[in-house]
Amino acid sequence: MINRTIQSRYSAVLIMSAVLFLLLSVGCQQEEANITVIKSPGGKKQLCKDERMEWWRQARFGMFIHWGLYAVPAGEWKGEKVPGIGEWIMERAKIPVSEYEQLAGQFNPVKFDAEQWVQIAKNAGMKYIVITSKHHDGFCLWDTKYTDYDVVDATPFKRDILGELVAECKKQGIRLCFYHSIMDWHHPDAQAPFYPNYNDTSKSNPNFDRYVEYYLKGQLKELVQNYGPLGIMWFDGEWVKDWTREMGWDMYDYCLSLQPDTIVNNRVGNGRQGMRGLSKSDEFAGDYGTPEQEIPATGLPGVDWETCMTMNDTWGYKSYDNNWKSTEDLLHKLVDIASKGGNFLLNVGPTAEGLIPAASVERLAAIGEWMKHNSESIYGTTASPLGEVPWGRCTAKPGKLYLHVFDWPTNGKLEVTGIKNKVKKAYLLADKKKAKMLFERQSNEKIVLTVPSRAADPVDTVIVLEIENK
Ligand code: FHN
Repeated sequence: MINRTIQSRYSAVLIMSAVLFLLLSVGCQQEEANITVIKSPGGKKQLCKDERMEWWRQARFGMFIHWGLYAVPAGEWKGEKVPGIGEWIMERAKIPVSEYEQLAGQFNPVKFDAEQWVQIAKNAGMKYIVITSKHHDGFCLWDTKYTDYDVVDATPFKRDILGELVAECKKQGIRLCFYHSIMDWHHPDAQAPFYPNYNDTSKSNPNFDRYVEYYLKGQLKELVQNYGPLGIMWFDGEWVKDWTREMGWDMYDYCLSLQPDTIVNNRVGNGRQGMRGLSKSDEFAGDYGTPEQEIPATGLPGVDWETCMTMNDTWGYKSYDNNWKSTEDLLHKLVDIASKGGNFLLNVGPTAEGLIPAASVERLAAIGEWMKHNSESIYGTTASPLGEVPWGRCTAKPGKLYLHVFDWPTNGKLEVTGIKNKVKKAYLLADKKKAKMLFERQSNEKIVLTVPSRAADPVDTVIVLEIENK
């Protein structure tokens, strides 16, 4: 019954979309027909996708937070270290729901401080935070009326974590976004009955449609109404057998009907890993691609995309995972992603006490120090027009190229090829007075800059080229 409803609603959306597209195409200056038509009751403002994505394309850098009951075992179960990512311990250690639920009684993050968390993100130069409202284990970080398996009803902490983060993000001007898992190892109408293999993609639950239409959609509506507006609805766990392409499209429209200016990632679709790094925007439901733990070699031309990545090897906290990426590596990844036209969603996994690990805090502070002087070369930039350059990366804005020099030349000369436009000026971004011009000569498509003997920043010194035309 549900599927036929979705099919008929889906065709209604298609017809209405076609009609509205004709009306809207005048309103939105679109180079491509990527207008998102919103099937919203009450005639809420129809927004073009570009209008919704504008803040996101400016932001370029966000914080991912994986936090929940899994921080309590922190990678160990009954005295044994459990391999794999920390938030999957319920599945990896084959923990029965009744046992895993007991962790709620131990979840008391008394050191949680929303102001501190948001300050750490903001000081790092991050513009948005995506936090797990509910991960695959089904535990809810807000006071939901759909279950008592939440931080207010089931833990000694009893505080509304999402509510405190919403207030702090508003205060500090950071967009709050929610990661929400379609897969649910706790709900009897979802994957709980698949125990001990909660992630068994060969299994189906006859009540999954009820889970989607009542519980999943009900909680999403609750999140938007009580904690919105949400910057992004960041879906995950889309690979379960019962989640169909039609459900994905219906959920996409449902989210936009709840909040017409929100953004929905592509994992609302029913694709699997391949879908996440999609190269064509008409293949998936959702507004942008989500390559995970990888940076597409040439970006994803033609679509918006965001690489999500851990700082060590786990999303959720593991007490013994100290395989931290260096600050230099993380900063180079941020620049590399921006140079290919993408966003970087960098993860932290807070402890059961409510603290972001010190190693993460240190790295974010160091990135923030660099961003303090160089964020102009990241925010609102687009992919490099130069292709690969031997000395680093390049990001662009109309009339400007930002040369990110990782390997500073020892001979005092920096050569840049592939520039057709006339270069008007060249100077160090950190040299706000543009006191020292670096420009020497330009012939054909090559320019040669005379640069100081030492790099201003050992990790990435940015040179600005002001060029004629776009
Ligand atoms: O299974 C999840 C995983 O726990 C984590 O949340 C990542 C982050 O994008 N997403 C899924 C794996 O692709």
